[in-house]
Amino acid sequence: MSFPKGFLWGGATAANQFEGGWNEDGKGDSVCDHMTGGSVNTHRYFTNTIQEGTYYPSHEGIDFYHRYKEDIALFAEMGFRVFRMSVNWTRIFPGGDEVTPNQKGLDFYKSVFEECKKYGIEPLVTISHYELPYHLMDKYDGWLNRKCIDFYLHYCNTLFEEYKDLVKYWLTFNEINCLTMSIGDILSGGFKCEDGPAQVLGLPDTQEQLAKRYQALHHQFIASAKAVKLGHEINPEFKIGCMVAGGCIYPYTCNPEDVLLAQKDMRMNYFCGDVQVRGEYPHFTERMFEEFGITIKMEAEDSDILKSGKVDFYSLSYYMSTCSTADEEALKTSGNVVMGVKNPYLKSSDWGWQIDPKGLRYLLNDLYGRYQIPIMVVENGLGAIDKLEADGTIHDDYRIDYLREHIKQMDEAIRDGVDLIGFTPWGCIDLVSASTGEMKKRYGFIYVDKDNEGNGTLNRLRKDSFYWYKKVIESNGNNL
Ligand code: BGP
Repeated sequence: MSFPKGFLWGGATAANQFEGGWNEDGKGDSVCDHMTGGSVNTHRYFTNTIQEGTYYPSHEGIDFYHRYKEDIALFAEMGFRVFRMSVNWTRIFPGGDEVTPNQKGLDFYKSVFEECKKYGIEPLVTISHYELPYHLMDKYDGWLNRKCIDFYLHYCNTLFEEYKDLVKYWLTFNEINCLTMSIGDILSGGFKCEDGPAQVLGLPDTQEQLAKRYQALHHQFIASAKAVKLGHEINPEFKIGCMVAGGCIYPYTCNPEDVLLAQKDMRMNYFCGDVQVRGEYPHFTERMFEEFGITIKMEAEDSDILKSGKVDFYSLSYYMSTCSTADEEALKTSGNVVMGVKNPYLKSSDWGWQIDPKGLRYLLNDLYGRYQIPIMVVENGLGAIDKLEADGTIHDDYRIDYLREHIKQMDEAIRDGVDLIGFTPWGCIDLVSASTGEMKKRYGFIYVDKDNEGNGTLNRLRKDSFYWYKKVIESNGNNL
């Protein structure tokens, strides 16, 4: 295998999906704290007022807030060199617009980072991972409001100053491109909305909705660029990256219509990537906005700001590939607009995500060819239902197979010449699913005893994949 010495092996999490302690020690409520989860209806609902008791399992998460020492010790046992986590904005600034940070929030993350350092684990911190303070949604309309840039920068400045000697790797926004899709409106954009199913409130792509979405995204681009510049001023050693939901999209057939459509759909990787890596909007933007019938408000200084805050590395999540077709009949019979048409050569996960390790090699080569900067795969993995045996073991060979095949393709990509610097599989410890709000969709190497209703001891158990991943890291990817 060709993994370079010092390759960053680890795992990834997000505060709102695993911390719990959602209203402890001065924490304010985040937009995601207003999303219900649960077993009866797997769809998530958004509510303006929180009714106690209806938010399991997400409010309690897996209680990392109180068990972080035990969890980090388990990560260390696997040999993690990096641990991706996010800071909950509302622990630091409960409403988002305060001047003085909440000391207890600052202390918590300091202890977490120190605990990581104790084991030689490098924290990789996502500054914003679906944790926008609810107050910013309620009072300011979230990222639609340009003021949000200043609130975010004040938050970044606080983190950078406070943790400049503890944290080197940062990501400005999780899956920033999800704001180009309706799923991002609430969680990422923080648009004001009425109570109801989140999916419905994610509204169809009306012109008005598209205009809002891209306006909010523009504000996030400016915020990200300013944060990169600020971070480098505070500590020139910082490595600050973008994070994009990576998509590998094939044409369903060799019909040029399908090929063109797939090429267009691949822009999901480039639209935000170009702005954050190259410091300017891509060549296709003008026509795209024209076709949407929208105009975005930009200030005169914005293009310079974007140029002055280019990221140090490109990071992505990768779970599956999809196929695009211009043939509406094919789409109707074997797919849907989000997932595309079913690829007959691939198997799917229990949630219909098409498993495609080679797609990762394809995408890594494609991205590296375009950007020529280091790349990190900061999410990847198999969401599956695990069976806890009577003796406390969990035989998750399907997860091992999934990860093994993806690691093999990362090795191929490195041989192809891609500068891949790290791999943090998603949900290294079981946590709450972002899309369904469920506990039963598990990704972890570590099993957490908790069900969809919030019942369970919260005990941590090592799955078979735990021992396997430990060997992988120990051998720097040679022992798969
Ligand atoms: C990504 C998110 C994560 C995560 C992951 C898996 O989009 O960044 O927060 O949850 O997807 O998705 P899910 O939990 O829906 O299976």
